[in-house]
Amino acid sequence: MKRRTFLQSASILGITANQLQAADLQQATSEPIIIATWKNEGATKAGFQKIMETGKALDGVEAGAWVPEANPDETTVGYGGYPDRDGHVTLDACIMDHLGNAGSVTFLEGIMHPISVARAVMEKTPHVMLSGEGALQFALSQGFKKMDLLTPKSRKAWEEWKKQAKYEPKVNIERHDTIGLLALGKAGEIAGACSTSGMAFKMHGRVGDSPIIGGAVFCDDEVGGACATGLGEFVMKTLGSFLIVEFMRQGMSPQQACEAAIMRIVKRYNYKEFQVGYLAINKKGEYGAYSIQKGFNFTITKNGQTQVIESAYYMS
Ligand code: SD4
Repeated sequence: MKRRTFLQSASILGITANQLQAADLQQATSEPIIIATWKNEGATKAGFQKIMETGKALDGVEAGAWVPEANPDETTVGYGGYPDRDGHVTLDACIMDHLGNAGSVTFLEGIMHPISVARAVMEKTPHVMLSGEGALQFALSQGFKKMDLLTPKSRKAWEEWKKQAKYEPKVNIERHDTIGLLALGKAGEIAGACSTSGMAFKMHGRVGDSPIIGGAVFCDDEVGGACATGLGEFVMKTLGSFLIVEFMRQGMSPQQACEAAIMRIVKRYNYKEFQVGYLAINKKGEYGAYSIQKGFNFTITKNGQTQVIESAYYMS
């Protein structure tokens, strides 16, 4: 039975959304799979492990994001992330589940795991996004601990940068290591997440695509999910992840959909100057990736095996 028809019959029978969710989750069984932007083996392994424990894709993508968030040597996510040009580490993150629920935080300071604050926004508030001081107050009210996220290493990099104070978010791919994750849980349900400290030495107050539902992450359990990395301004201007999911809905494979979304950017903007990379997965567990420039890769864990795969790209 088609899901819509099932929903209609369910409402006639008086079945609630929660009962439906449980029924839905029990119906399908599939092989869990988790994919992440860039070389993030620690993250996909931890996420996969979590899915094996709880069964849930949402738990998997959250646990995956925790790994770079807690790593002081990872200079683009969470603790140890490079600060903005005024020396503040400001974090963006979002998360989305298979029911279309979504949560995000932006311009959040002093919390190591913004992905879990985003999840708390999704699960415990009537809102989708909290920002800045309000997001911090909410995090503290939920028991998250405040800490200084600027490490000696990231402070040193910022002090070096200040000597010239030149903001150059161009093709410097080494500064694009935001983690985007997509997973299928034991019931075959989709979830996605993204976490970043954003572009290094950005203007104070700058927010990228990473907290934007439909920009950095989008999931639809009828279709699949997509996530993004790279210069967020161009992901935002084309609402890349939403676009990819819609392309897949129209029948494209994850690979074709990622390519079509990159072409949207290439056709309109000066794409030679920056990098954007997309990752997508459909409900069958087929995945694809595509970027503007050479150098984008992604990590996949399935059947307990982890692999880093180089993405195809547009520019030769
Ligand atoms: C941003 N999209 O803040 C993020 C940066 C990124 O890998 O993806 N870095 O624009």
